[in-house]
Amino acid sequence: MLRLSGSRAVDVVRRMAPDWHGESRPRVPLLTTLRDPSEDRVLDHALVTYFEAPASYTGEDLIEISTHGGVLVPALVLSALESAGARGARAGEFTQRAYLNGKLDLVQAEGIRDLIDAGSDAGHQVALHQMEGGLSGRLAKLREQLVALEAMLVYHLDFPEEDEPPVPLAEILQAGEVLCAALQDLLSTAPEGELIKEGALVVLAGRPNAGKSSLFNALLGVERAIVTAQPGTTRDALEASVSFEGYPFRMVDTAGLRERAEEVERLGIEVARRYVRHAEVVLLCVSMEWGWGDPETAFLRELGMEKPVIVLQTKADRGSHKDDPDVLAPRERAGLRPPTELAQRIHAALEVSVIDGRGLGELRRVLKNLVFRGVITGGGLGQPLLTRRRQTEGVRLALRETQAFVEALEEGLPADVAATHLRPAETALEELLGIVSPDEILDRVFADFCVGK
Ligand SMILES: Nc1nc2c(ncn2[C@@H]2O[C@H](COP(=O)(O)OP(=O)(O)O)[C@@H](O)[C@H]2O)c(=O)[nH]1
Ligand SMILES: [Mg+2]
Repeated sequence: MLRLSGSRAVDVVRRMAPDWHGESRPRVPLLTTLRDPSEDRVLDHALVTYFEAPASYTGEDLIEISTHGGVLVPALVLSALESAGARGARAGEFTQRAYLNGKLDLVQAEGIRDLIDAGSDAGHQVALHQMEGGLSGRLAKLREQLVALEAMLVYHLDFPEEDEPPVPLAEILQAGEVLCAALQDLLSTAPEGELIKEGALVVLAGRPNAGKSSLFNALLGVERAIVTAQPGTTRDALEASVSFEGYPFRMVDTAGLRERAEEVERLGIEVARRYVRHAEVVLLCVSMEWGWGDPETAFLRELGMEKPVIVLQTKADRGSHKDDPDVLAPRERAGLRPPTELAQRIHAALEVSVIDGRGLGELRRVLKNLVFRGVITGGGLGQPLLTRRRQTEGVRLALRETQAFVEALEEGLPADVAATHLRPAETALEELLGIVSPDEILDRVFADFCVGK
């Protein structure tokens, strides 16, 4: 489908299809013979639909041409459109025009971008909510609160000599604090909001042959990683996107650390190291065959304190582990138990098997609840979430300035001095919504759109 937008769209199409009179029948697809104006050669019979300004996606006259598709036909029609006076659109230009014509604000435009990109149910719902104005509404309300705060302050400042100004300072302070809390609330949705857009990184770790690649494949439902009985066969880090219960994850299977022998000897554990730093969760695979040991302890120690770790007892279909004290969950075991401070860091321990599938559903559920806890226990996916760096930065700036305002008042600075913080806070929210829109912001928002969107 080819899409034309602008005041001359009708002229351009008329040049290719003199008999077409779609402008008298807006929104009705009309079967139209398209010709190359320079050669008078028929290119295709296409459905041409006219959307009359301002009732179109861009708010301008807009025409959609549905050709029979393929490679050559749309290319021929495109170049004929260009010789009839059209030019190729820039990335995101349709949505940018929609924004410039007041059809949507910048946050909604970002929602559209995310909707197109969505790879999970959760991502889809959040993007849809954002496109429909959910987040914009929340931001607009915050901005109103800021404006109201400014108004209170002006009122307060206008009556400096009277004993009791119409708005007492305490009331202004309190309004400032309420606003800070609201901004903080929204800001706290950012980490998970960004993960819903990007997918949460989950890294598989474990000794060679622990069953990492098998698990990777089982969770993905495709034969992606190479599995053999030979230890150390995975040559590169493999990354794949997958949804667990509708929430997006990126699974990473281990790179061939075999080639870097010192590291293997030091840890005895394979892990996609460069991913670990960015991981939300590390899955430590411990085979039922050998149980917990020094390599696992060394690995946990190495990992640092802040990454949640889920210990997976892999190959749980093999024999009865209950009879073998060496393969019990690490917490329960006496001799090989990890040091207490490490055991506390194990978020969960599960038995899994890719042969009979045990524990896999539970693992998906545990991962979802661990990573997206805030969203799930908070307002769910129908609440406004910050999903982009730009949004997070804007709200953070607004919060910082509002806090500075409150602190200045608390320190007893004159109200008009404190007030200098409110304007930048307001500007931050206005730039987010695109109420004021310096060019570099527009470039930043629309640069990563595809052509034709
Ligand atoms: N019985 C059984 N064998 C498994 C299971 N998971 C992996 N294996 C076997 O363990 C060996 C090593 O598996 P692999 O996934 O390559 O381990 P990696 O080196 O950690 O990636 C292979 O022979 C697999 O077939 C499981 O759940 N049950
Ligand atoms: Mg492997």
